[in-house]
Amino acid sequence: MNVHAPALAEAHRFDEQTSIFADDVIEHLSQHPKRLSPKYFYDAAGSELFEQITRLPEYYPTRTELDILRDRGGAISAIIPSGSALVEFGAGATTKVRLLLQQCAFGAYVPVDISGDFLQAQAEALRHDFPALDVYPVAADFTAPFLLPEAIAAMPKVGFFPGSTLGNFEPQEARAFLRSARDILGRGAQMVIGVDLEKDERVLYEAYNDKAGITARFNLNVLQRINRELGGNFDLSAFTHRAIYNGDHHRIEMHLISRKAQSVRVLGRSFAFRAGESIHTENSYKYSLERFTALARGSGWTPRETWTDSAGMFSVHALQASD
Ligand code: AVJ
Repeated sequence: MNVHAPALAEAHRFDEQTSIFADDVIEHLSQHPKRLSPKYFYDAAGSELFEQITRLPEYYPTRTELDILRDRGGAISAIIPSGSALVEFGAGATTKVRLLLQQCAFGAYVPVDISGDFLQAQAEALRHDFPALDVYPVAADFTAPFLLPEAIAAMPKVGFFPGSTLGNFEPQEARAFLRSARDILGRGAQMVIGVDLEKDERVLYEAYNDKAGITARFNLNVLQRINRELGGNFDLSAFTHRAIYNGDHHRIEMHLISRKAQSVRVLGRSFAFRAGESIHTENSYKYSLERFTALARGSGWTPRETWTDSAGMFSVHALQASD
């Protein structure tokens, strides 16, 4: 707990979300090595840059998962009871969920995300395009326990967690998230989850170091956000994007490297950087089918079906809550 938060929030009259952001930034930049949470990539500019990333030739996860959801829609709908409630953890763009909503007869859709306004806008669009579907947006941090809408209490529950966002969690956090999701969804629930797979290191390297430099802008944008929302004075040109594959941990690591010795101020606090010093901004874990199956089994889920693309680049799993 950062003892400065109350004073910081008071001094800067932050809303609750910004005060948590301020707290995390001060705490994480005070650590050695320095780090920042990847959840702070997604302000409006960051969400737009991520949409651009999903359209890059090097970034295969999004289009590969879409192909699997499209090609396997029939098999997925075959295991989902009609009239189920679909609960999406961390609902962003609705491209993927629309594919499921078109192929399966869901009774309700519950998008869960921290960004309330974005959520409401997406919900309105879905209500327009799926008039028979009840949409209940829930503004909440999906990594923490939250209550499902009373209206879906009697419906079978199906969780949806696409895009390999699970890969951002450390292994123990991934287990905790899957357990929490199981508890939130309840007995007999199912989960459809997208998981990026281990593969040739060069393919991974290129997916996070695209030629157009969009991923670099996405990474640097978190410094821009700190400047804008927390009055920081980061000089973005004094930091370099670096994404590497760490084979020991089966993960892509994203870093921002200080190009020189410098000092940066955020909320009246000064942070010194050596030349070459890193801010670790994201891990993106890559799984083997075996390691993901073991993780699911160890988190209260029983793997029911696994679908991959023909090149084995990405996987979609249907899990059943273990009794
Ligand atoms: C949204 C977390 C799945 O890790 O591949 C894309 C985010 N980071 N390019 C990923 C991301 C750099 C993405 N996830």
